[in-house]
Amino acid sequence: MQTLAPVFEAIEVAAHRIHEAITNEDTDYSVNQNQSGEIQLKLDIQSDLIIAEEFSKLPIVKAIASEEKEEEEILNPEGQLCIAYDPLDGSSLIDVDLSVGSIFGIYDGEWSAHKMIASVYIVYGPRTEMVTAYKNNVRHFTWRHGRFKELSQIRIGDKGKLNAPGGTQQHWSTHHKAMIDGLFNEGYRLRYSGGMVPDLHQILLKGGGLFSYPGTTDKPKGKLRKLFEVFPFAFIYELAGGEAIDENGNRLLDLPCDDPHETSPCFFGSKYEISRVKDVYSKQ
Ligand code: FDP
Repeated sequence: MQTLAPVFEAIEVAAHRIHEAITNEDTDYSVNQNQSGEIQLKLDIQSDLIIAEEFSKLPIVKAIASEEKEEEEILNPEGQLCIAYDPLDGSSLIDVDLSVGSIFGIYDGEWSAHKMIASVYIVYGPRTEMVTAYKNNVRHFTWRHGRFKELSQIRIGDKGKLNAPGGTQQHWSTHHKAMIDGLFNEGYRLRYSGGMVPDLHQILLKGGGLFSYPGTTDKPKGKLRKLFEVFPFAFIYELAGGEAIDENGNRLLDLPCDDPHETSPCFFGSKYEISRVKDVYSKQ
């Protein structure tokens, strides 16, 4: 395996360009819908183009798949890596100036969770930050004077204090509601912005907790997409010492993925909170 350094550098360049676009461009909607039926912001499209352009400069990248593209795109048939990305996750929050992110799953040769070798996300908040998971390390960077500067490595605690419950409550199952209420009754505090990247970033950096996006009556398979969102964060949480499972208690990283836009119910957290999820869901 060649080094992934050029890929991380391309992501760094793309992050800088996307940050500039978020700061300087309007938050208008386009006339297009993405694969999940959401109306795309012009910024979604622009961010997608920026990332594709940076990856197309790298011979090591064989194929890309994006939340904003219908099908995978082959960049270099001789290349080795397949990279899935969500260019601007949580973009519906941009007009109210909440944090958003970019997510990257880096796969060795094929679109399978078992082939994931690295994962990266960027948070565009008051500061632009990057977290990379690669070769047993989860590393945290912040943007300083035109480059990412490394801070400390990230380890999640065995038990946290935060609860970030996604999905529309009206459509939750009774057992899911009981599990979420149970954590609040134990003293957990609500921390939920509606952006997957900042919500999961907060739990990682504040010692632990639970982020959930369950299957609901209106979306039985959840909302979050395996290749671009679920697998990359599962990889990061596991490497940081946490766990990431579906509603049957399976590791998310053991799930198959037959379509680039397939979704899965998902739970990310510290060991204690995931054991609470398993306990409640196994009794259904
Ligand atoms: P968004 O639709 O704003 O892009 O998958 C995208 C996502 O945001 C996640 O970032 C977020 O966790 C989730 O959807 C929130 O969705 P709902 O508000 O529809 O529950």
